[in-house]
Amino acid sequence: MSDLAEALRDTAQAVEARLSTLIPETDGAAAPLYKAMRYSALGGGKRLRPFLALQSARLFDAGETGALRAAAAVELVHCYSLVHDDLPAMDDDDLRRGRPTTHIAFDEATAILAGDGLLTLAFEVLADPETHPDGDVRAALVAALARAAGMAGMVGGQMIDLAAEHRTLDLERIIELQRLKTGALIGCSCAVGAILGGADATAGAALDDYARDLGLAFQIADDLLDVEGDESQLGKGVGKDAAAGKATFVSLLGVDGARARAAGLVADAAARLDMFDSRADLLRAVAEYVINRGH
Ligand code: GRG
Repeated sequence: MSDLAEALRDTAQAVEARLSTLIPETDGAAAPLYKAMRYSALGGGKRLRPFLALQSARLFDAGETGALRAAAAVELVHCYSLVHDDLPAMDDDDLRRGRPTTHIAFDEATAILAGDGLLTLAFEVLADPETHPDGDVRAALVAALARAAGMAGMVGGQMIDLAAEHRTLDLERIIELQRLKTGALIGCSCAVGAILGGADATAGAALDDYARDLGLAFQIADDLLDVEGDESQLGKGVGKDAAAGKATFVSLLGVDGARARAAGLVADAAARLDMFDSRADLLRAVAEYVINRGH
C-alpha cells in the first residue's frame, strides 16, 4: 500500500470513529433524526476534507485531538451539503456514496432535518474547549467554517449554480462558481489546520494558494468523472451535467483540455508547498490522487 493510500485509510478510520461518537445512537423520540444523521455521515466518502485538515495541522505540529475534531466538523458540513444537494428541490438524486440518498432511505422532511443537524453540530464541535483551549482560536475556527459554508462560500455557490441552469456560463464564471461551491470548503479544510497550528501569514497564504489550485483541479476531475466515470464505482449518478445541458469545464475545454488544465493545476498546487519541503509530500500526493481517482 502506498504512503498516501495508508494515510487516507487511517484518516477515514479515525474520522469515522470520531463522527460515530459525535452522533450517538438514541432510542428517544428524535431517534429517526439521529439515525438519518448517522446514515448521512458514516460509512462512506473519501474523507478528503478531513485528510486536508489533518495534514495541514501536522505541518504546524498542532495537537491531534483538536485537529481530528476540526476535521470532523468540516466533514459534517460536507455531509450536510450532500444531503441537501440530493433533495428533490435541488439535484434530485437517488444514489450517493453507493447507497440510496438520505431522503430516499428516510423521507424528505427527515433528510432536511438531518442536514440541519449535521450543519449545526459542526459548529458545536468547533466551539467546544476540547477542540482548543484558547477561545480566540475556537472563534477563528468557527468564523472560517461559517464563511466557507455560507452565502459568500458554498451556499452562495450553490445558488449561482441553480440560477445557471437557465443560462450558459463562460469559463471565468464557472471558475468563480466552483471556487465558492466546492473550493471554499476545501480551502477551509486547510485553513483550520493552519489556525490550530498558529501558522504565520506566509505559511497560511501558501496553504490557501495550494487549496485554491487543488479545489479547481478537484472540480475539473469531478466534471470529467461525470462524463467518463462509472456509476457503480463512483457510487453516484453520472452524466447529469450533459443531460441538464449545463456548461462545465469539460463542455468548455473538451476532455483533453480539461485533463491538461487539471494536471497543470496539480503541478501548481504542489509547487505552492515548497516552503514545507518533504513534510508536505502527502498533500502533494493527494492532489495527484484527486485528478486520477476513478480512472
Ligand atoms: C445544498 C447548501 C448546499 C450546497 C451544496 C458542495 C455542494 C453544494 C454540493 C455537492 C454536489 C456535488 C456533487 C458537487 C460536486 C463536487 C463535490 C462536492 C463532490 C462530492 O465530494 P466528494 O467527491 O464526495 O469529496 P465524498 O462522497 O467522497 O465525500
